[in-house]
Amino acid sequence: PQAQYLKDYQAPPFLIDHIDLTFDLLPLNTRVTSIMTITKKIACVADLVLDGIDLTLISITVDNNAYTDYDLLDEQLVIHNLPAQCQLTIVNEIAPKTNTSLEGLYLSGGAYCTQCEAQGFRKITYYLDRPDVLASFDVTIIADEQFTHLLSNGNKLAEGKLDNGRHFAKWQDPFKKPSYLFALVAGDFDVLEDTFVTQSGRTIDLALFVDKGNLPKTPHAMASLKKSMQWDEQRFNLEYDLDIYMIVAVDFFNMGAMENKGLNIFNSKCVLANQETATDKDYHTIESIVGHEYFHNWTGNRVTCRDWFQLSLKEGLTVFRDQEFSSDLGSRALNRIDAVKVMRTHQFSEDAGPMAHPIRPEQVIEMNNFYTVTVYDKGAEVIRMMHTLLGEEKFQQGMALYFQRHDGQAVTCDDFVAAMSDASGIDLTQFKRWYSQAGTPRLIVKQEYDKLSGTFSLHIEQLAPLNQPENAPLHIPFAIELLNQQGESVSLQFEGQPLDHVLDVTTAQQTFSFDGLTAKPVAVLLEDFSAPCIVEQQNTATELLHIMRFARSDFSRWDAQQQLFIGAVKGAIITPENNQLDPAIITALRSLLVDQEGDLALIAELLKLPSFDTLAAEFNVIPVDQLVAVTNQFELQIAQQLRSEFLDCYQSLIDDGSVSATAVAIRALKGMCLHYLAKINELDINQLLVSTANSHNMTNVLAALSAVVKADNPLAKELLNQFDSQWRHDVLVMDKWFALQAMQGGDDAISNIKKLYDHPCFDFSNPNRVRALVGSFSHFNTAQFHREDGTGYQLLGDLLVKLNAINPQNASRMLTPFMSWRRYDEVRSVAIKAQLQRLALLDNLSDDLFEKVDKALQ
Ligand code: BAL
Ligand code: ZN
Repeated sequence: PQAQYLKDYQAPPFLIDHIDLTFDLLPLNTRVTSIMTITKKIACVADLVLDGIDLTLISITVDNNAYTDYDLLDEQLVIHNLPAQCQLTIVNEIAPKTNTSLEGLYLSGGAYCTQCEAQGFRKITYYLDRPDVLASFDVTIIADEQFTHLLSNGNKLAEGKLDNGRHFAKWQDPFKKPSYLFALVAGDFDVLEDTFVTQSGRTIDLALFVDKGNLPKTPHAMASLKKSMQWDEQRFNLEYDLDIYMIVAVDFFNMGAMENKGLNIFNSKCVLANQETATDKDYHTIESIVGHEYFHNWTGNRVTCRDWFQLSLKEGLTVFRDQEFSSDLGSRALNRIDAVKVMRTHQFSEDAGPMAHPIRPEQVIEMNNFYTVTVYDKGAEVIRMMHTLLGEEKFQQGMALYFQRHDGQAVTCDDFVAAMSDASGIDLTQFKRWYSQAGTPRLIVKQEYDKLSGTFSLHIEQLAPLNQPENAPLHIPFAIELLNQQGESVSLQFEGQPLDHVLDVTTAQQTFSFDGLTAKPVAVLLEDFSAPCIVEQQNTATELLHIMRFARSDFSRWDAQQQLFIGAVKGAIITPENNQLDPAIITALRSLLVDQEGDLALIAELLKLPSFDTLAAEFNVIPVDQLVAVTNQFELQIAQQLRSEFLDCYQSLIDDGSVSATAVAIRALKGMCLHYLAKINELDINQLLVSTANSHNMTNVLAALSAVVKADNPLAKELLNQFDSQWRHDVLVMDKWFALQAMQGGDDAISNIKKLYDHPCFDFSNPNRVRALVGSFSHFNTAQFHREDGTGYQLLGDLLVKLNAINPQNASRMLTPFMSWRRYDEVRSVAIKAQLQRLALLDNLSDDLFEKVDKALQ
């Protein structure tokens, strides 16, 4: 496989201004007729090189004459000597039924659907399949009448009956777009219809298409769409442009959803919800993904990417926008905590591993491998830092200028930063290094207090990431708060001048001083995670407890709690006899539970130990067994010492079963109580667990089941069996069950998973099922996945061999836990490496797996 390089970008020598597509849909031989208006832009270029994969070419016509001056290569059609302008007609056939890659046109359940981003359109027809070729699309779909809904982008122009039980629909998209935003759906659906009136008074038709019988699970997604449309008008002054907005939910989908112009296609798990089948977390995810795809209409569709190296232009920005949407509508602190967890558990390890890449990668073999937490989530952090540096008002001026300059264009990340800088007058030259440097910067912060002068200083040293030693210093907005001994926020000043709480860290070593202090303050560092950095700091446990109590930022209170636990876990690993949690921590947790001050959902977070990945990041060689043992011990200590407080808290909180923020928070805290209580195997507690597992709210049911499974409580088997018989008819609910099964311990854990491959609901070709069972196992069942005998790794290796042939994109995502193999001890790293080597030897190794396996083994 060949790598592509950002530095080699060249504008396309030909343009396609318009494409008229006709699809005659049949499972094994769909005929695609494509009539393109072609213009040569660079006169000396003789060949039009079109992309095409797995297509059967039927005919080529130029200006209505049969054309034979071409070469058909493996993945390209090279047409020689075309005139400067012409109409090129290509007819080809494809087989949606045998397309298990879920890219291009395929069958999901009984419905035809497409996925074209990044390079799936070339599996539909021959085309300049690159985002900087913008064309207007006319689409005709012909199918059997059983496919009652024939959908594509834009507005429906006509529909009607044909002979032989077939019918057709014609669509026209008035907005020019790249091929990756093309979509087609043909199926028989239930439809939820609604309308939205825009700020300028236009009425938009909204339609949500789902499998028959699923209508009762659609109101939340529709409400989320309407909230998104309203929020984008209010916060970004952006109004929807077409007259119709459609969302289709399908069961077989590689991603969460796709922002095709006017016709979003969603993984059904990101649409369908009611209280009996979906958790509060599912509700939140659906709202944020519906928002994300809607927000792409401006950030991605109206202004798109010049090339795929610029993916973060649309994804980083749109994740930032969806995070702001969730934060404006719900709890800003909890949303920030969620975002930072993603950064610390997934993105930091990607940035430290063999697939480390800047948010704008410079070298790519398989583009699908770059839909990463770095491009998306670190990309959003980079946008957030610009927002912090500019402030909301100037940031919005930058957005307005970006649209004024680039609406209807395919542009670069540089264009975005230029608009931000030009609109605000703020120099972002150094800041732009965030786009080209991989790795997580480390900040070593030393605190100094001079009693005599009342001056407090922060000495900040900025170190390049260990795996990127050449990196130049970045411009880091470093937010702080100083607390006095009473827990009050101190105003920042030096020599009579007030100082901003966001420090501009720009060089390798800097000192920031603050005076007028009568005692050493407690410093809250990197408030709200103002930059995606690792901070090494000196705060003591007492200071962290002070921050946990008093910081103005709820995020920073949680952050201090995480630091406290990380310190405790590290301490217990270094000196195993120190395996008792500091009584001061227990006291702090007790106060949280008893006082119940503030947001109960935040209290639930403050009671939770850091994830395995967060803890693992603290070690050069991950001490798997010790981490599992110490976190288990700490959880048991918390459960035993706070048993009555957990029980009282659980019993005193009344869940009204609604989806209000209050009810959601109550369920979150009650769920956390159950998590700890399940570790105490007592009759009355077990009765509580059983009754909760039998309730009619999926959040509560799952809280009980997950608690018993994680605690290895003897109730687990019986409750899981009961869930299976109750929910077999609903595969999305069964995904929750597969995920719970994957968390079980014991020597039969691996064989149990293998047995589940034969469960009637399991299907290797469905990414949701595979991720629910094996993804949950490899990511969250640390003790079993990392078994020293290597059988956990063998299980994932076997699966990857199989998936490589079925769905390379999904295989590549599932490979991720193997990427950090060098960070484990000798026995484990050798065992993981053997699995990687086994994959490397596969005859049919996909580009997707090749790129990651090759990098991992280098
Ligand atoms: N563009 C792929 C799916 C998403 O990020 O919205
Ligand atoms: Zn996106």
